[in-house]
Amino acid sequence: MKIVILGGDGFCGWPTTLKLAKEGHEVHIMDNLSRRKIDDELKSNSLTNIHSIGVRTDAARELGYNIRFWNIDITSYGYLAKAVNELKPDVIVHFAEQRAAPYSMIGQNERRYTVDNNVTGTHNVLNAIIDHSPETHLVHLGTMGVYGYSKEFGAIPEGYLNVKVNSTQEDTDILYPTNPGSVYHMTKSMDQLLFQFYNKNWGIKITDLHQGIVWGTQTEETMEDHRLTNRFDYDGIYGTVLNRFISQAASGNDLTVYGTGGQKRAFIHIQDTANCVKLAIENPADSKKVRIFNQASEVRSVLELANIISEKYGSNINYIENPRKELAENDLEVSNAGLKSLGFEPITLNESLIDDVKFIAQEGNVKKENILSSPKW
Ligand code: NAD
Ligand code: USQ
Repeated sequence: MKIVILGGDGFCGWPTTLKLAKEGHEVHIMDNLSRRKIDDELKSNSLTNIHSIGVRTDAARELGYNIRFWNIDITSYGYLAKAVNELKPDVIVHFAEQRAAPYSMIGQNERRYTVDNNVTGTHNVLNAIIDHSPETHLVHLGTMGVYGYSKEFGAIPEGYLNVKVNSTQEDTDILYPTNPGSVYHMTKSMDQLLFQFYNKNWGIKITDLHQGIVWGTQTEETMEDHRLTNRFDYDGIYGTVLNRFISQAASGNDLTVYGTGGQKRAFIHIQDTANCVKLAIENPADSKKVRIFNQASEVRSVLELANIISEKYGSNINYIENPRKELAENDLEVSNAGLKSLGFEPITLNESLIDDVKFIAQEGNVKKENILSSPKW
């Protein structure tokens, strides 16, 4: 298949690109390298030494992978539309959004940038498909955060909630009521509405993958050559909780539990991000309805994760006043039946994988001032 990966230079996009290329697909990365620029802006760094996109793609081609890079900002419609018209891809995988909740809550510049970048980008992709490649299957990375994280309506279903309407006593499926906790998560809720309308009106084939928090860094493919190494964020803005705890343990710092650590979240290993996208591509959605899957392997509380890491590596747990407005404690249950029905066999948290990640984290340079860099909201 001919596949476009929007955001293919990023943490999830790069390993997915390699995985799909290894399967023999022709893969075109489109990325404006904004994530690398934000590292400069925040004076932050990937803990791993990541190579430029040119070195990465040259190394991948030496290994026989069919990969090409296009430096395109998807908020610029003309360039995106021209590229989609030229390629007419079978699939577009859309990772290309500003994805850090804390970044989206720093101030008005970051709030507006996140909305402009994410909503315009997604809207442009839908329009490029209508105008130039209507048969393309769009696979988008959404987030569990569109649902919020509660069991108010029972276990979280896959996108649609079955309800009985009081006035008619009829059963119906509605799009799950969104409950975002940051401007970033709100943009993913807005993406959902764009998908519903564009599918209803133009019959675009869409799969929205509501992914949990990704942990780990390397995959089978990124380990094939040091030039293919994936990024590893550990800072208070882009670093996600489990990778932060592992890098904190590796660098002899305390584990930064926000509040009581009673927040439960869904998690997935980076290898499974690539595996699930592959499954969604191989089993395309039809044009009748937006297909929504929950892309998550297991639910854990923040404190449970801190305890696992602390017991394993002897780290101290530091309870910090929570910089975020969120439930101090929540119960959460998530269905992942859709991807499992396509063959997804989740990798769950295991000690040898945590060791692998710690080994990688040990190699890098943790800047202490970046550990507690989250804004308050
Ligand atoms: P990332 O920031 O590492 O990668 C995003 C990539 O998109 C970057 O390379 C960036 O340069 C590019 N990009 C952003 N805006 C762009 C634009 N306008 N034009 C072209 N390229 C652009 O993020 P990630 O962790 O790889 O996340 C990828 C996707 O998966 C995001 O949409 C995110 O919301 C979703 N997701 C991530 C996680 C996680 O834990 N990392 C969890 C759930 C969902
Ligand atoms: N947390 C801590 N200590 C830390 C960092 C975080 O206790 O040092 C807590 C937070 O308060 C929060 C939880 O850990 O309760 C998760 O925070 P996170 O930063 O790991 O994840 P989040 O901000 O939700 O965002 C990440 C990705 C985002 C993705 C989302 C999936 O950055 O792109 O959409 O995970 S989900 O959380 O399922 O919505």
